[in-house]
Amino acid sequence: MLKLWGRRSSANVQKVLWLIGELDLPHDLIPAGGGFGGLDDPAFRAMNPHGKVPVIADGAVVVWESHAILRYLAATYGENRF
Ligand SMILES: N[C@@H](CCC(=O)N[C@@H](CS)C(=O)NCC(=O)O)C(=O)O
Repeated sequence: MLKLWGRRSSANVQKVLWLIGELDLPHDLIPAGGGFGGLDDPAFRAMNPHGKVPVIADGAVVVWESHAILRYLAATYGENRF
């Protein structure tokens, strides 16, 4: 299942959640950033060396930067709708 690290109070996370909703993709939201912390954990830094949310993992594919994530999700699941 698609995993998304982030917090709902982040606009950059909200845009990813919006597209996940449009695409009706099952996902796990893993709280990270803000008061949740975790961005300096070595395992998180291994996914995103900039230590920012959002980050997604789709199987073995890890993507960070919100607009790169949007483009990945649209290209992979959007069926030319986006
Ligand atoms: N250009 C990045 C910006 C990412 C960014 O600045 N994320 C903020 C939240 S909007 C963040 O991780 N802040 C640290 C935190 O939440 O603790 C993107 O579009 O994903």
